[in-house]
Amino acid sequence: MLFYNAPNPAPNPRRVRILLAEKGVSVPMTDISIPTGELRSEAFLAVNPLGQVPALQLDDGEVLTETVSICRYFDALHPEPPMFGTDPLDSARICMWTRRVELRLGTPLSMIWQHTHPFTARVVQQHKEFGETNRPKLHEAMRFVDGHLDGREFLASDCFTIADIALLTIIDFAGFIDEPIPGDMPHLKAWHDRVSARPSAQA
Ligand SMILES: N[C@@H](CCC(=O)N[C@@H](CS)C(=O)NCC(=O)O)C(=O)O
Repeated sequence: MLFYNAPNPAPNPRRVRILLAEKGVSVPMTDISIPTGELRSEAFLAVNPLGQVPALQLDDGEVLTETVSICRYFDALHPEPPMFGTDPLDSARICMWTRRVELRLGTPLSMIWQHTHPFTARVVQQHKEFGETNRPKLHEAMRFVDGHLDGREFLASDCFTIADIALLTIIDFAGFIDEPIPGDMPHLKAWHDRVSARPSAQA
């Protein structure tokens, strides 16, 4: 197999790398450069016509995309430690929090990135006023998560899971685009310090 990766700060491929690091698994990887437009190259579009990373090409040529699907595949191949839950309710909670993180934090963050940031101004038509309307949505979602983390070590379960991985990569990408954790969110900040201290966070 071959994992099509992009280096930091790209948050989606990093999620897969963190999951693999937690499991102590390494797979062949190749880096695709986002800034140089390699995602739109003929060679890469032949791998993923959607022009996004991550992508995982299997030995028979089939290509998996969508970060959580790739993570789920690796979790099934290498079940320890489990990242998607250990019983029906645990799995459902992890799925719920992963979706909440992606939709409530990831979506406004992506809109801020696409519509306000100078890096993306070169490649997309920006609607700055729309982009700015997403900042309060991001902060509201961060506050929701902050409240939930009061008294909890991890976001969705009693151990580190894909929900924590999703949140970590989104919070770090938010920091990269000048949207750090606001100072009045101590539980989110403490959780971030804890999970950032895990060796896998270096991935
Ligand atoms: N839904 C996809 C999103 C992947 C994604 O947005 N990847 C970013 C890099 S972190 C990308 O390829 N961006 C370039 C683009 O969308 O044109 C997934 O979950 O894997």
